Amino acid sequence: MKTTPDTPVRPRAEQELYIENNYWQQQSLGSLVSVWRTQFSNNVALIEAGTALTYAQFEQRVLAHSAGFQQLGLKTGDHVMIQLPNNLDFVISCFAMFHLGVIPILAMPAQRESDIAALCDLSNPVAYIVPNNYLGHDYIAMAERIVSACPSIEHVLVSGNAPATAPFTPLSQLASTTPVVAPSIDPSSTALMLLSGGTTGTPKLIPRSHNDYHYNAKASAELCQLNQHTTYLAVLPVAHNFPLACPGIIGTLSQGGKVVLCPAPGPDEAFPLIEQHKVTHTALVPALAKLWLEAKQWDDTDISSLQLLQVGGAKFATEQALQVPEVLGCKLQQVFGMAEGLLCFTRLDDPQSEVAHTQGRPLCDLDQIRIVDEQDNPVAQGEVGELQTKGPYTIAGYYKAPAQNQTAFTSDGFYRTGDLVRMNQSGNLIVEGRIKEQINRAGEKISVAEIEQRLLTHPYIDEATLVPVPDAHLGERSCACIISSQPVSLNDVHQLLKEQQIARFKYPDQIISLSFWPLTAVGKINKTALAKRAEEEYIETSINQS
Ligand code: OOB
Repeated sequence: MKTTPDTPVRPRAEQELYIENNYWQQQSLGSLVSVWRTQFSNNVALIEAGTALTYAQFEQRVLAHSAGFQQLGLKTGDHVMIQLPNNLDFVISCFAMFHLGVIPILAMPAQRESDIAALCDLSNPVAYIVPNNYLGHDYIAMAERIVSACPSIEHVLVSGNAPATAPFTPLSQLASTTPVVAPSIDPSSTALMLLSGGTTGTPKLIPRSHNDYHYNAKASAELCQLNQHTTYLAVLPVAHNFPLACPGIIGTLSQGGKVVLCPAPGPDEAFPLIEQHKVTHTALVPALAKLWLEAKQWDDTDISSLQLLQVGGAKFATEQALQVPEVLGCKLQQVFGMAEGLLCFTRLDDPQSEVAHTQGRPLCDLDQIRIVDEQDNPVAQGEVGELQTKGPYTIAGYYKAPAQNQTAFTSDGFYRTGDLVRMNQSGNLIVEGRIKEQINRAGEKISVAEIEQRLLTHPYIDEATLVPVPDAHLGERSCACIISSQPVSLNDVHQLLKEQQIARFKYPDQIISLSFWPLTAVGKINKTALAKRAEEEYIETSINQS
């Protein structure tokens, strides 16, 4: 990555090691499009609804869009906020930007004004790419408000119909036949920015370089044994690292396979596409995998072409992991990854018990990992500690975040993942919780993971989590959020914890019952939404009681 004060870089010696080992191939992501066209010319590269593009047609579209972007005035180093659903415009626009060294900032369609405005404030994009409407949300109206709050945005480019007035331009009108003057791109410079996957707070920007992201996608594709016969269904929002490059879209394209873009993640949309296109590979978060498992009990769509289902993003319950081969008829791979870099995979030839019980091991032999205690000292083999990492595709720091970087990275450049893990005898990692998932109740610390596990021992509670809620007296109080087969009261929970003889301060102060989880843009349990709901319900209860 370029040495700028805004984007921390790896020391020279480490970069050279990655180049010497051929992990960094010194190619820009944009230049890959013509390499792939030469290798796989008439293979189908991408499918969206009724449209299929071969590798040759994909290259033409990318070049035409690069030329259009260039005529609009976009140039190397510019930032562009892109917030599109899973469609061709997303893939073509991203590669057109990679070609020019323009840096896309990948926002999820589900994100709303407060996140987008904060990210624009941080990154000063010159353009904002949106759909006109998606799942009933009016992005044109949102873009108008964002533009008036963010003076750096000169253009709003729209996938679909757009208003005829500035700053709006439909993406379809942008393609130009004038040849693009492709600048030379430093492959170690930032190619794109991902958003940090936190389930609380405003996301941070994660600068990924051409070199590191290409390695990320290609090595993942090799590990998953993708090839020209692979058909990958992009189900999760494509702005997320997992469906984009682990191996996802970019990894599939790197091997000459076919990518089918799925407009929404539910089984109703995905199963018919699997049947129609004989999809072989896809990736889901646990909440969706559970939904697919349930749906398959009554849905008889033929999904027998599926070979591998990757599940990651949050802990996948062993019980469900064990059901995947039988119910969905394919192999399971657990993926424990992060937009900051490190990817762990169970391997295709791991025994079923490892696949069901662990979250895999690092992708690359140059990934360095250590599991440490609160003083940053290594824990004994098999003990739980925080996972720290650095390696050829893990960032050295967030974009423009010197204060956060001080705490999120160690002095020797390791990323503090905040994840509590242990390593089993075969070297696979098991994620045990998050270090930061701790509730500070009047100074007493409560481990979210501990209480979650205890709540799950109640016969009626199927799923449970614990969230911190701001409290005038305690600082933070704890709220148990549960999905249960029969009603469970706060009293019942206290009784259960009393039987388990745990400290009184760990008893939840509040309980809310749900029938499904509110999810973040990528499908993780949205703890911010739960905490908000807990606050609202608390106020209602106090009013009703007074
Ligand atoms: C993926 O990336 P992010 O950036 O949305 O979230 C990263 C965090 C991790 O630090 C960990 O806390 C959690 O999500 N996580 C898991 C997990 N995979 C991610 N926790 C338990 N088990 C797992 N399998 O979520 C991501 C990026 C690339 C590939 C896959 C997931």
